[in-house]
Amino acid sequence: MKKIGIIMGSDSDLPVIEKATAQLKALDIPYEVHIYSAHRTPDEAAEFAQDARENGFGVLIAAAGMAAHLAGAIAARTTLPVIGIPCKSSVFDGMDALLSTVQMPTGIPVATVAVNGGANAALLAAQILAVNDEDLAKKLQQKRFADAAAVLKKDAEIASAL
Ligand code: RP5
Repeated sequence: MKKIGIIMGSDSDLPVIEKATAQLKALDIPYEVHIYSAHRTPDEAAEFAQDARENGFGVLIAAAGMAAHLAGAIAARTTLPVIGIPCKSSVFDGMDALLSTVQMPTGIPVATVAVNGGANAALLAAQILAVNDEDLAKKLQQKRFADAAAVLKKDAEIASAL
């Protein structure tokens, strides 16, 4: 199976990344995590993106806050699908990172998930890999059934509690 590459702009983004790695672990998908910044370590970020396909990655996830150029800078250097996670910082409620991540110029797409949306980034990456992987597609369908069952259980509980 292809690996998923996860890059965060700073170790302060770790809580968001942990939401992604929890999903990937549950689905048994191999991944690698790195801290590379579009601004602080631009050469390392570019090199990682440039070599990612050759190094066995199928999808890349890039998480950054503030002037969040990481996902776009990664996407500029690869034709692998890139998923951007805007991270919330102490000001602007993540709106700065959201706009910096989502507003990509035509030709260099970044599939942007919600602010701090680590879990959905991982699930979207898994769904992309599942296009060519029947076993993974089945696992994702089972997860959907389990998630729905959990909601219906809460529905039954709330009905009897009130
Ligand atoms: C971004 O700046 C990082 O992705 C992080 O979300 C934000 C703040 O970084 P630190 O100052 O906490 O390292 O590049």
